[in-house]
Amino acid sequence: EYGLERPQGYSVSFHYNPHVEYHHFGSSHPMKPWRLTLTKQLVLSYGLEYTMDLYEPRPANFNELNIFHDREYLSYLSEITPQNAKPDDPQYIAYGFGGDSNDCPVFDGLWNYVSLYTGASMSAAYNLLNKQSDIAINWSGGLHHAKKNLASGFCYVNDIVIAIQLLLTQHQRVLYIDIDVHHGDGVEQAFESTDRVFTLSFHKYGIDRHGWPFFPGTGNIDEMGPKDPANRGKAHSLNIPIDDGIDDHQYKYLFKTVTSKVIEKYNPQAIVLQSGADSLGGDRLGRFNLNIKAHGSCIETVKSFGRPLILIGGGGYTPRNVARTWCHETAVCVGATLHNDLPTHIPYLQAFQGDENGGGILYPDLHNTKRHDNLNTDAALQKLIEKAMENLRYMEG
Ligand code: TV1
Ligand code: CA
Ligand code: ZN
Repeated sequence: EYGLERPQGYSVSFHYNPHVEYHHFGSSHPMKPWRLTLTKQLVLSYGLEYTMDLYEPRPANFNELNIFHDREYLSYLSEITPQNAKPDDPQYIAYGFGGDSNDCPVFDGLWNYVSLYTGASMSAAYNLLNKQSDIAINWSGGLHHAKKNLASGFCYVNDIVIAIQLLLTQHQRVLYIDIDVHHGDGVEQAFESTDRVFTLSFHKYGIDRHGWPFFPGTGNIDEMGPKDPANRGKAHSLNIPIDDGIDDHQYKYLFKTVTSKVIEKYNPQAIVLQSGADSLGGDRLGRFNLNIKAHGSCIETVKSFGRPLILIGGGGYTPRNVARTWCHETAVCVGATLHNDLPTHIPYLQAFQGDENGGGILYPDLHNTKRHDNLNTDAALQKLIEKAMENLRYMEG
């Protein structure tokens, strides 16, 4: 009916607790959990729920979050509310809440929110460990900036680190790949001293015309983890810094060349892929010019290696395009092809009407939103690939 073709033998599970949708960071904050409502509605309207196992995971508990985060930080996080928060309390500032940018506000239900998205990532990890699926999806997770005792960049609890730690109970080597437009610094830092996790992040890197670095300001090509040769984590991080406006062709080539080499060399037993949708063209915070299918081709590339895979969300600040992308990528996982015309019976259809040139369709041309000139030359990208290949030679085989 909707162009659904049956899978090529991959079993896919979808881990989602709808209560996560009802949390609000604040009216002007770019992180909108209701983009997950839109995503779920699109997935359902294309009938993709019949092609996967659906799970409604329980929230993670304190002790589970304590696998990575400090007790003191978690106690604070579990007790803080908009009513009892004291913005000049030294702990409030030290733990990364509020601040000038208000990236990490304290909002109603905050502890419930972090427990729900982390519970879903844990459920995805357990499902792979129990061999219940080949690909486990959690679009509500992917909060890659959180540190063990610090909230950062809209992230309070690092569900990715916790999911990887679960995978490490059975797998010797786990590869983390991050296509969010921001550097996956929290995950990189968490595993900087081990050779059992390799972290690979593609992101915008650079300083703007006002002298501000693009958040979080780390992730240049020469940042490969600890330099100390005695440190097992040495050369087990690879960062791919990209400039504004990269297009589909360039990104696909860069991603495929680098990722294939990393998989070939590191030979991971499981992969976690953070698929932040803020690397799309027209994103409110992003700087790239990618279309949905180019973004999705990264998932296809990773899937083709046939390793157990957790696919998680992340950033994405133009909600209708976040939903389109993650719906498309869900279809990629199950091996389905979707009609460009959106099903007419979907709730929230108006959310997909009347935008740029995407009224009523799944695959609008996002490159033509042309908000960022392409500052990446093919020659510069070729040099970047060469440097990446050189960095990989420092990793012991
Ligand atoms: C409240 C209200 C907070 C409006 C934050 C954009 C806001 C931003 C807001 C914002 C905003 C950032 C910084 C500045 C560091 C600060 C989920 C020197 C319109 C994974 C996190 C980006 C990205 C943080 C998260 C960044 C993710 N950009 N409006 N804040 N200070 N913070 O630059 O990787 O996608 O922008
Ligand atoms: Ca990234
Ligand atoms: Zn991001």
